[in-house]
Amino acid sequence: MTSTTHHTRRDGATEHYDAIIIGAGVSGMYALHHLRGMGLSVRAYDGAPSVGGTWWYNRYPGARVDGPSAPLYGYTFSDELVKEWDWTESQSSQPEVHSYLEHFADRFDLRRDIQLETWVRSARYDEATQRWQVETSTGLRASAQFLVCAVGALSTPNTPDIPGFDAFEGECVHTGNWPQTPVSFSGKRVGVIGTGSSGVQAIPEIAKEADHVTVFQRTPQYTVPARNRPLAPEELAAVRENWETLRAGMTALPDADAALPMAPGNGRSAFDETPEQRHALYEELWEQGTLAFVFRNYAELLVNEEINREVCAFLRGKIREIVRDPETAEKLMPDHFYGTKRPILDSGYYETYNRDDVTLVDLRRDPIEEMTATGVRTRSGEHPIDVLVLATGFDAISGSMLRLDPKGRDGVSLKERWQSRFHNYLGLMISGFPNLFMIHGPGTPGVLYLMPLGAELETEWIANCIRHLRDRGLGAVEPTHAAELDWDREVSALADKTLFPRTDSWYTGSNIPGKPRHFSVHLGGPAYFHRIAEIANEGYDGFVFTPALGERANAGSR
Ligand code: N01
Repeated sequence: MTSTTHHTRRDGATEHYDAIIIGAGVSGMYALHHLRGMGLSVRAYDGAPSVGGTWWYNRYPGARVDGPSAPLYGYTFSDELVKEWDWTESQSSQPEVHSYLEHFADRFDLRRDIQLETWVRSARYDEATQRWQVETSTGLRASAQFLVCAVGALSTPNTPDIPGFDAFEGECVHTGNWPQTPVSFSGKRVGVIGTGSSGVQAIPEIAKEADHVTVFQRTPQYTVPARNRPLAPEELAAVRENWETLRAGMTALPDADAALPMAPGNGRSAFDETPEQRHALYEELWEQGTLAFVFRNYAELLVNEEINREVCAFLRGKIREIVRDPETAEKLMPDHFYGTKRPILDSGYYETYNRDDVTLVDLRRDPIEEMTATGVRTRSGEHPIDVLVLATGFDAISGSMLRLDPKGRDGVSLKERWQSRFHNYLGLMISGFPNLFMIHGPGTPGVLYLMPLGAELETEWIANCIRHLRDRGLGAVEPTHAAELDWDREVSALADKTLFPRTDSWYTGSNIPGKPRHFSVHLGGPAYFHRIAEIANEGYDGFVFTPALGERANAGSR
């Protein structure tokens, strides 16, 4: 890179950086580390009082990862970090993941460039200076050539619009924005709305403490035993010994003829086996628990209706076996294709409904009519409640970008651009928003890949793009709209090979009233990262680079 690096400058009330990062969670902190390492002046802002992003806010009882913590839920770029951090459970709890992220911030001296309790209120591109202007909740103003939005794919809580909500006099908490002070359920009647991953993790824990729990369920869910357990030191040692092979496996390209690039796959086709053999595999995977139920299942699981229906029937059978009251068991029966809503792992979820102090309300037959001062009134009557837990999820993937609502060239707002479709190119940039990069935005594999590793690889692409621009003395880069349309077709074509788009879920945005239905996750997994690297290596096809200010006359644009 040429020596165009600027250091922090201050003029009047405005601070100037090379890059501003919004968010100090898993992605934002890695972006800070990496971009700073290439000599840029960088500042990260986060509204929370601590680093960690989603892992700071989601501190509800039972919150934990669902993939194996070692090696999957951690950064991979530093062998030292892998070797020095001792995960204690196979699926780490929220406090442990948050401690890990704090350790990462300290280990790489990130805190000096992170400003916490500072919410970015507006971000506007100034074409005359080719810089982003940012204003924060603390009254601070800052500018930077590059804006990196690491705002989180699951960080804008979805709060349902229930009539009479403000009339409720009890305590109300959201799993996605859990209070910093402990919430006591002891001796209380607790209502929980929502039965996605957060509700399924929290409900058994809350039931252990509360006087009574009423679960308000809109869509029943399949869940598979998490089988979380302490991690033996030998297991951790094995991960460290085989680290290079494991890391290579995480980014290896799938078989060219795989049904789906990020496919489940035990290497067997369901159609080569008898129904009895298939049933034996489902039983074995159930016993094993964990996300192995998806990833060691048949390759056809997420693409073939017949096989998926068979798996659904198997899981419904498990619900009937576990839940003693047949009426409650019937209310718990899901009817969507397994895996097309985010697969869930649990620790005693269905068993919780065998308790006398837990009631299940089926909102499809008995919808919520209003909140009252003392509880929730459904069509069948009032349910008295002292504490209401909203486990109602997030305005996911595109939601946090829409909440930020940056203003691009000509003052056009992202909300206007994304009114009907979340147009982007490679999931990393948006036309009309020069020098703005997203991590884990729509169009990336984000939520369906390994979040920390995905953040590393997306950041590396961003860093290379910045280097490319600066080495050539250019000032700005953005994709063409034509490239966005092609990318949209590519993402949709992959999704359409699967059963995913056929189910309403937060992947499609259908959990948010009024949001356009758009399945925006790139299902390429590792293939996605090979693809974006190839586009960069072959000269950034689909991008337009603009000469740097003052050099327009003698520099060409691509
Ligand atoms: O959110 P969700 P989540 N009235 O959207 C219901 C990750 N995560 O926070 O399905 C009544 O899945 C909604 O019903 P429906 C993981 O990727 C990971 O649980 O829309 N109900 C649903 O039941 C996960 O998928 C872990 O019909 C309403 C629930 O609320 C993602 O975060 C742990 C409603 C929301 O479920 C989101 O999970 C936790 C309304 N108005 C989270 N609005 C790990 O294990 C919504 N619902 C790593």
